[in-house]
Amino acid sequence: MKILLIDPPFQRLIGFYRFYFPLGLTYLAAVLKQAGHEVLIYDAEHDISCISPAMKDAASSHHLYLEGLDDDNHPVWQELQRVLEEFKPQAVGVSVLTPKLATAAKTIRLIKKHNSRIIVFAGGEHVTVRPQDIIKEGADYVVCGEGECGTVQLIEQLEGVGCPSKIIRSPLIENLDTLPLPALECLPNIQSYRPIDLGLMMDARGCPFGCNFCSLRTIWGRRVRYHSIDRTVREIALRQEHYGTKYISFRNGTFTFDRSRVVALCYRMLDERIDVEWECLTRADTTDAELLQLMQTAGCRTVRVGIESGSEKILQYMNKGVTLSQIRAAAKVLNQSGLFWAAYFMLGVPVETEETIRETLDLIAEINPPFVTLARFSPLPGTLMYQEVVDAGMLDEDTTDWTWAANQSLGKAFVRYMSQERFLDLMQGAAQFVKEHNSRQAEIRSDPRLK
Ligand code: B12
Repeated sequence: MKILLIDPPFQRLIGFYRFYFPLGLTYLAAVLKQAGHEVLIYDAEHDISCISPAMKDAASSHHLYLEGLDDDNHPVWQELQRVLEEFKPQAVGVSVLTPKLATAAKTIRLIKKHNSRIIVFAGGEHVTVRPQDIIKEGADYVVCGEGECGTVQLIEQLEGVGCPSKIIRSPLIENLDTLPLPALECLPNIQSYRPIDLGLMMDARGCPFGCNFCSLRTIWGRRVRYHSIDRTVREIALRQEHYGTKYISFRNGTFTFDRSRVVALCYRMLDERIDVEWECLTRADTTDAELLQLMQTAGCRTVRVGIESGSEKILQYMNKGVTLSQIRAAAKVLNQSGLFWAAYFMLGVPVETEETIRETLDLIAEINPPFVTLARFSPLPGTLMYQEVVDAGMLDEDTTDWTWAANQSLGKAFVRYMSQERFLDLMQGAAQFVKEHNSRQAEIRSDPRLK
């Protein structure tokens, strides 16, 4: 069958350059190709004329998303039309993240208008939890969860007697090494991606922690499944060989969860003289000086750490499983390690108060990370906090348009103990504080006397 996979636009409508490439769709393309299908990926987010988010004021640009959504003359919608005309797919798979539900829905409407016989199926984070949201918008099928097995099964059924159900629950893959390598070659304009953007990798699936704001478990489950070290090293080498990638971004939930695997991977990269630099995501309670030292020797340059809050009370409320003293200890080790590290914080969980916001800003000043990312909390379907927000009447899940779920949108807040306006004011102040912190840090690092 001729199958088109689409990552609908969102950041592109705002004019933001979306880093990386749709890794999930390249996995789906790989298994579909293996099953004998002809596959093309249309990454509607990809536009090299867009600029880096750091250069624009994110919050004040959010309205452009809503305008682009309504503007049928926006180049992206014309481009979609051209891709459909030229490739003539029999089935189209659309990826749906929560803030992108509206553009996914528009994409589906345009596909059906173009040719109502094209079968449309959807998958991804949002529709795994709320498949009805996209069926309502015209999708014929939804593949929930880790998409590979369910998608191949759906297409097989469509070619045969048909699929008996609109909603397919895709099973988790026990041995990740049975997956073919992501098919980046199905991106027709692969040469227009920067090599650094083609370094996105996931060498494990699943997160064992129970943070109640995070939706990852809904796709990957809590048990961590790893690729073998052989496969990870081979994948890195091939990215380097085929696309000139010299920097790998491991985006597994917690790269350092299995310490002994990280040690083994680092030694293997050193033994095989794999000449790439890399970065990973981690937590304050799964790093130590010795491990960081080895990672650095094996090419690690950046560690991204989810800290979330400077309030002990809020850390407990989030079920983060990390204390402030662990955070302080990890920050000390990271600051001494010489590695660049980025600390991720969020504001606006339902129990946030003026005092807890102050505690977070104080903690940033105290632990002094080289770079800070601050997001506004968004309740994501499938999480306990989402349920709390719905139960408290702060969100009507059947009528909301979900565009607020982008963390640069300052249109909505979910705080119980202050007004929306007051919170959004404080959030803007905090964003300014972080901006100043980051420019101070950048100045320090570029001053050779301070190195
Ligand atoms: C790397 C990353 C990014 C990169 C961009 C990556 C990209 N090309 O889009 C950056 C840093 C730019 C980014 C930005 C954002 N991200 Co992001 N990101 C991630 C991260 C860390 C990895 C994504 C990834 O590559 N996964 C690997 C692949 C294999 O998995 P997958 O994409 O989920 O695909 C599988 C299934 O979902 C399913 N599937 C997916 N699509 C489809 C389609 C069909 C048809 C089918 C059948 C199945 C299917 O099958 C796939 C294979 O098993 C995840 C967290 C995580 N560890 O997963 C967050 C995550 C996906 N991001 C998230 C969000 C919210 C955003 C932003 C909206 C943030 C914002 N600005 O507000 C933006 C939107 C970016 C965009 N595309 O427009 C959320 C989504 C939650 C939700 N419910 O929607 C996540 C889950 C993080 C989180 N816990 O909150 N992100």
